[in-house]
Amino acid sequence: MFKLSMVVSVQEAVFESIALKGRLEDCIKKAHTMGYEGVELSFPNPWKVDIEHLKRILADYDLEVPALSTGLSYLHYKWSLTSLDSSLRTKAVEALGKYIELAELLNALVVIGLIRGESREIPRDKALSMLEQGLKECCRVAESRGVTLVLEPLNRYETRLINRIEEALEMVHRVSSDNLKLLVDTFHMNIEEPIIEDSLRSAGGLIAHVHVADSNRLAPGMGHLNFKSILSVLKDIGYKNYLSAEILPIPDPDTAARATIEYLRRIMASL
Ligand code: LER
Ligand code: MN
Repeated sequence: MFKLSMVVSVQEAVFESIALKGRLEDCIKKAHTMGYEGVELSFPNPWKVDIEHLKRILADYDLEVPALSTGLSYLHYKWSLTSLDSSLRTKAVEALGKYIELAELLNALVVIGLIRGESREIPRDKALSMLEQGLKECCRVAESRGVTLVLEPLNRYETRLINRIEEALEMVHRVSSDNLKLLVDTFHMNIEEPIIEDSLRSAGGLIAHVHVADSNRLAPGMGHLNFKSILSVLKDIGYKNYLSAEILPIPDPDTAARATIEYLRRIMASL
C-alpha cells in the first residue's frame, strides 16, 4: 500500500529529528535489516556526495531513495531562497541545482523545507514573492532533469513562511509547474492543521511524499496521533508512495526505528 523509509543523515548534522545517523553504510545496512524499502538522505552539502559509492551501497542492500532532504543546507550554511543576503540566495539556488542533479541519478524527490528560509526579518509578502521567484528558477532545472520538488509546510516555530497545507497549495499554484508538489509531515500537521484529514483531502493528488512522526515527534504509536485515520485518508486519495519516518531517536535510535516499522505495518494491515 505504502512503502516505508527512514530519514538518515549521512554527513555532519545538527538536526535532531533523524533517528539514524553515522556512517552511510551502517545506516543503510541497518535500515535494510529492519525491513525498510528506502532511505531518505539528509545532508548539508550536495557537492560532497560520492554518488557512485552511494549507488553501489544502495544496490547492495536493495534500497531506494525516495527523497533528498535539503534543510541541513540552511541549518549549516544559512543558504536560503528568501535570504536578504543575495549571495546566500544564489548559493541556495545553486545547491538545489546540485541536489536536483543527484536526485535525477537516484530517482528521488527534492525536499523544499527549511531551505526556503524563515522570513523573520522581512515582510511575509515580500518573502513569498522571493520564494516564488526562487522556486520558479529551481523548477526550470527540475523540469529539464525530470525531477519533482516537494514543498513541505513546517510549523510556526520553525518558519513564518508556509505553515499550512492551504498556504503550500497557494504557492504551488503561483509557481505553476508540474514539477512542484507537496510533502506533508504528520508532526507539523498536528500543530498547524485544523483537521488533518480534511487538509489531506484538499491536497489530494498533489501529495508526492509523506513524513511520519507522532504528535511529539517520537516514533508513530508513541504519541496521540490517529494514524489509522490519517493513513486511511491517504489510501482513499490514492497516495501510493513512501511514508518516511522523520523521528527523534528516543528511547534510542534502533528502538525508535524498529517501533516505527512494526507499528506502521500493523496499521496498514488493518486498512
Ligand atoms: C524537515 O522535513 C522538517 O520536518 C523540519 O522539521 C526540519 O526543520
Ligand atoms: Mn519533515
